[in-house]
Amino acid sequence: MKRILTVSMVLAVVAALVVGCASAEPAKAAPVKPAPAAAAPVVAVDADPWTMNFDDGTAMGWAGNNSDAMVSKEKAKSGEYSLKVMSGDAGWKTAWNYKIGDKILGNVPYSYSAWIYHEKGSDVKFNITIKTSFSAYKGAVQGATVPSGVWTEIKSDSFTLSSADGQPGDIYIEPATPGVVFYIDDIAILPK
Ligand SMILES: [Ca+2]
Repeated sequence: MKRILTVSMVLAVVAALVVGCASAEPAKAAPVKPAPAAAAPVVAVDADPWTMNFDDGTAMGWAGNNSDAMVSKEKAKSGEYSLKVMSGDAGWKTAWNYKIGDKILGNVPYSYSAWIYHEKGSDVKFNITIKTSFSAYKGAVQGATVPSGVWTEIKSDSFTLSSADGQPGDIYIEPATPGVVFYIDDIAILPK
């Protein structure tokens, strides 16, 4: 009886080994590849494109600052509408959009582009300027020349506002000379 039991146990162990080897086969055949080391690329989190073409017939948050600004059908680079700005003679003579803290983030590079049209009869230089929460004025586009009577793109391929200068607050599009009537269309501020 004891011998029979021993044989049975040996058979059982052999059977277990065979089953164990069989079940271990797939794991050997398809070893799990270790996950690559954390190589997350450095990307701007929550930085979204911000584009405005005024073709919904609204000023899309822009307003005059010592100037009058309104959506207009008189000229358009795209669609039917642009933003018309009649700048005054005061020191400030801009179109502006305020509370841009959720549109433009500090420490993130963006490209800036806007199309401008005027009929001043001579070149006019334009700036795109950002005012920060520390009241610092930073030029995203500085002194871009716009000839008379031609839709012209003013742009910067990359501009980064350092958070050391404060958080983005307002954005201005401003001619360097006063008393200009101009149109803005197709503003594109895109994270790089
Ligand atoms: Ca348009």
